[in-house]
Amino acid sequence: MSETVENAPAAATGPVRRSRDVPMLVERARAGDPRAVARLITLVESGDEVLPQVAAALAPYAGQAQVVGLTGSPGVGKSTTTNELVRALRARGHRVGVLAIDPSSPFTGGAILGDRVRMQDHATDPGVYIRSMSSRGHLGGLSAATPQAVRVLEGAGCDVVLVETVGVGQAEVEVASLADTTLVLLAPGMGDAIQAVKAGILEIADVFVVNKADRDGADATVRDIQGMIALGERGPGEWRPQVVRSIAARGEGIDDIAAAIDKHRDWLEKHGELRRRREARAAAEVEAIALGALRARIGSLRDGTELATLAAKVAEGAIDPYAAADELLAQLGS
Ligand SMILES: Nc1nc2c(ncn2[C@@H]2O[C@H](COP(=O)(O)OP(=O)(O)OP(=O)(O)O)[C@@H](O)[C@H]2O)c(=O)[nH]1
Ligand SMILES: [Mg+2]
Repeated sequence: MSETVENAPAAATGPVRRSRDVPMLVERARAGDPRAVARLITLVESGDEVLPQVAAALAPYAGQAQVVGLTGSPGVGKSTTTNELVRALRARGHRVGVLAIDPSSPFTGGAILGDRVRMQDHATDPGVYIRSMSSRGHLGGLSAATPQAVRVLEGAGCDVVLVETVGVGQAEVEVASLADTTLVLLAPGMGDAIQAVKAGILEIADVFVVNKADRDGADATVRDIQGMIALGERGPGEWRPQVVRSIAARGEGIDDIAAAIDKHRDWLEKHGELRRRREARAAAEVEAIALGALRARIGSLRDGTELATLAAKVAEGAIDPYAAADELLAQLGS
């Protein structure tokens, strides 16, 4: 279970805290009760058995928030930037949700503690929900839990949801690609530009943010990234990733980041890409849930005798493993 930094009052006991009363929780979340929002995200995160009910209750509010992903290497400044973006979005009057995804990596403890410090500016603002989230134990993993948590925040009336993920593995890249707009943060002198290509991050970046521009080498990093973008093949009307600089620790360059996000958003809408991305996101979500369910059922077969019987036949050469797998799948269907 991850720690949470949701801005619920410390004395959040009472009926909401342990409730599984989904209609009540959704009603309260709609009314802006942060404890109900926190509880719903906990249910999502832990893959609770009421999850399908939660999803059904929230379905009507799908697609109401703009989802912005922030990814990048550990320590590059994601939380600091997120904190500053929240400030900028609040100044525009938006309600904002923040999900800091904990990929259960070795960085976990530090990341969450850091998030807590760096995002505490907004801890008492009722227009902001901040939540760290872990996907451990969730049926469909991170890629299934995150969109559900986004739905909770949409249901709670957030206009914008910022999703911070550490860009260290494929799962995080997947999560970032679930956003409408993905920001990839880099810092000078981290060899990040090369890393970015290796990790396949170039493909998912809509906006590159060269943060820590107060450090030496920022110009070179901007040049490297622009060089890589220039190499990419792009048809007419296709989005060309933007490159902006920031010094998040001083709140500098945040307006430029916000402007790049707006520009991308306009492009998404103009080209029908918003809908396409959201449908792709929904497809990934359904697939992850279905695969999770399938895996769970295969797991239960593994415990039983069906798989053991088939395995014995394969081992003695009575049938081949493909035929056995077909038989296994046929049993799942029945
Ligand atoms: N010099 C400098 N330091 C910065 C800047 N932005 C953030 N930092 C510092 O970099 C450190 C890491 O910042 P975070 O915002 O926690 O980075 P993060 O990417 O969220 O880190 P993880 O969540 O642990 O991956 C902190 O000490 C920040 O104060 C910047 O623009 N310039
Ligand atoms: Mg962070």
